[in-house]
Amino acid sequence: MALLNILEFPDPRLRKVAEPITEVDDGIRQLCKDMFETMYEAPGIGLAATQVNVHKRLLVCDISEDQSQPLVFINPEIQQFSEAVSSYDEGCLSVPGYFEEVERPDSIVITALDQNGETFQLQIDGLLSTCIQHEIDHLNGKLFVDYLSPIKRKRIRSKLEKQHKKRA
Ligand code: GNR
Ligand code: NI
Repeated sequence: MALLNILEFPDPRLRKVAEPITEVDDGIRQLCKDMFETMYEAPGIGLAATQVNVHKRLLVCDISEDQSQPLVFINPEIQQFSEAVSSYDEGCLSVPGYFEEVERPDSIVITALDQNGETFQLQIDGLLSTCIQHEIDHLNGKLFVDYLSPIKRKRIRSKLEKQHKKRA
């Protein structure tokens, strides 16, 4: 097991578009384990491979309080979005310390591969739907701050850049 380093905004590597996974092998299963360990330790409710500098279409999440509902989505595709939207106070491990309301479709139908390479389909809503949409955005190089006003985004960017300089 290993804890992975999480990239932080405005790192340009967070803007890469992840590539589909062609074979679900032991390397991918090990990556899932390391991503769960990293996500639980953070702690967070979701993690996209992009955030740990692996540009493959893979995300993990667990919205339970007791680490009892780990879910893996490989090559996820959203098949349907509801017209109804809901708004959540979103945060991101790649934008530490900032939370802002983001509006997204409330419910989605998603297909993906599991850790055995089997296809599955789920209809989800609420926090899990928000989380998965947030993670798929990461796989497409998009961050929740992109939904905010340019002024808010710039303020967050410069504050994080200052923190990064202090750390370096
Ligand atoms: O831990 C996380 N919490 C969260 C809260 C509201 C909406 C989305 C999220 S995802 C985030 C972890 C993360 O950054 N995943 O990419
Ligand atoms: Ni995130």
